[in-house]
Order: sequence, then C-alpha cells, then structure tokens
Amino acid sequence: MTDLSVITNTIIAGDREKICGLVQSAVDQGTKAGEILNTGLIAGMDIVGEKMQNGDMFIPEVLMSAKCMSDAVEILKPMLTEDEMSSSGHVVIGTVKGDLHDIGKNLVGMMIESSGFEVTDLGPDITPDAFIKTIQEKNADILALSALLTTTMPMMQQTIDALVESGLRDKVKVIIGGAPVNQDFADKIGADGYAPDAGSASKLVKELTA
Ligand code: B1M
Repeated sequence: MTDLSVITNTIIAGDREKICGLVQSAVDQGTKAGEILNTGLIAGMDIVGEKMQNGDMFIPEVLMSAKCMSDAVEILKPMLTEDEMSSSGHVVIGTVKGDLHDIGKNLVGMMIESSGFEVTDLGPDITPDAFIKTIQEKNADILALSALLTTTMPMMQQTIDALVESGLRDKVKVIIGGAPVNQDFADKIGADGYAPDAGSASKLVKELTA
C-alpha cells in the first residue's frame, strides 16, 4: 500500500516532476482516489497554507505546490465518485471594479480550490452586478473580494451594498483581502472576514462554511 505521507510531502515540496508518478502508482496499487485526494493531497495543501501564514513558505513556492495539486487532481478526477468529488461549497472570487491587479487573487483562488471548494474566478475589474449575477447562477456560499489599490477599496463597500440591495446578503458570506485592507476595514464595510494571505483565506473559507 502506498505511504500517502510521501504524496503529502511532495505537494509541500512542489515537485511537479514526481507528483504525477506517485499519484498514478498509488492508484495502480489500489488506493482509493478519494483517500489519495484527502489524506495525501489536501493534507499537503493544508500544511502549505499554514507555512505561508507563518512566513515559512513564499509565493513562488506556494504557486509550485498549487500547480502540483492541479496536476494530481487531473489524474484523479475520472476516478473520483460523485460523493468524493462533492465540494465543500462554492466560492466566487474576483478583484473589484477599477482594479487590474490579479496575481494575489489568483493565488487565493488556487489555495481555496486546493482545499476542496469549487471556485469561480471572474478575474479583475469586476462590477458589483457581475458578482451578483454569478452568485445567483452558481448558488455560491462565499464571495471573495480582492483589492490592491487604496482607490478601489470603496468599491468593496459598494459591492457589499449592492449585495444587500439584491436581497442576497444573508445567503452569502463575504471575505476580503489585498495589501491595503485589514480587519478594521472589513468590520467597517460589513464583510464577514478578512484574510492577509492565501493560506489564511482558505482557512477562513473553511471556518465560515463549517
Ligand atoms: Co500596481 N500598484 N498599479 N500594478 N502593483 C501596487 C499595488 C502599488 C502598491 C505599487 C506602489 O506604488 N508601490 C500601488 C498601489 C498604491 C496604493 O494604492 N496604495 C500600485 C499602483 C499605484 C498601480 C497603478 C495605479 C500604477 C499606474 O498606472 N500609475 C496601476 C493601477 C491599474 C489598475 O489596477 N487600475 C497599477 C498597475 C499594475 C500592473 C498592471 C502593472 C501590475 C498588475 C499585474 C497583475 O496583477 N496582473 C501591477 C503590479 C504587479 C503591482 C505590484 C508591483 C505587485 C502586486 C502583486 O502582484 N503582488 C504592487 C506593489 C507591491 O505589492 N509590491 C503594485 C504579489 C501578490 C502575490 O501579492 O497582490 O498583495 P498581493 O496578494 C497577497 C495578499 O494581499 C493577499 O493574499 C495574496 C497572496 O498572499 N490577498 C488576499 C490578495 N487578495 C486577497 C483576497 C483575499 C484574501 C487575501 O480574500 C478574498
């Protein structure tokens, strides 16, 4: 039987050359796809998230781990039963209108997806209406807003206001992040949470949907 801790450690190391071979050999030896996913891969990404939060891993390394995770999931997808594939919830993410920065937001989306959520990433420069339309279409549980400019911080407030007006505010939790925002700002605009980095964001999403 495959030692799944080797897969966990390979995810943490972000070793894209090794991960697919290890996952395939675990499958060949009869380990269930769901077990490889949860005990091997997601466990690895959880540790990556913690290390990022503690400053023990940096953005390029985290990106390698997230890419490793995507490669591995592609192998497992056809073998996962509907139950094993069922996600922990749906997250709609985007950078608010007027803001073109998307590198941090992409990382946050990848980390959340790696921890077992379905993610619809709308990209940068997203209007409140576009967020609302997608939340309705996907029946989303979480709206994740990113902003990198002090000038686009008010757009986070406007997006939450539009959500209230649409009648959807009670159905979806809102989290925010990005260099110029903090917990005080999140409280002020009525968001449900703030995360300083991608690792904390994926932890926060889990807490809010638990
Ligand atoms: Co711009 N830019 N930029 N820029 N840019 C900054 C943000 C700036 C701080 C540079 C500076 O002056 N020192 C400054 C903002 C100042 C301010 O408002 N306080 C700035 C400016 C002024 C501008 C322009 C106005 C410049 C101009 O045209 N005069 C312009 C604005 C364009 C627009 O958006 N309308 C502009 C344009 C650009 C580029 C297009 C050239 C490019 C963006 C490319 C892209 O994203 N595709 C760019 C870049 C690259 C930067 C810097 C250099 C790097 C940003 C980045 O990607 N960091 C940035 C300076 C800097 O940060 N050193 C700067 C890496 C990324 C992984 O970190 O995005 O912080 P970050 O994400 C982190 C956390 O913040 C957090 O987790 C991530 C990972 O840990 N996080 C979340 C982010 N979103 C989250 C969401 C969450 C939770 C956590 O939950 C939902």
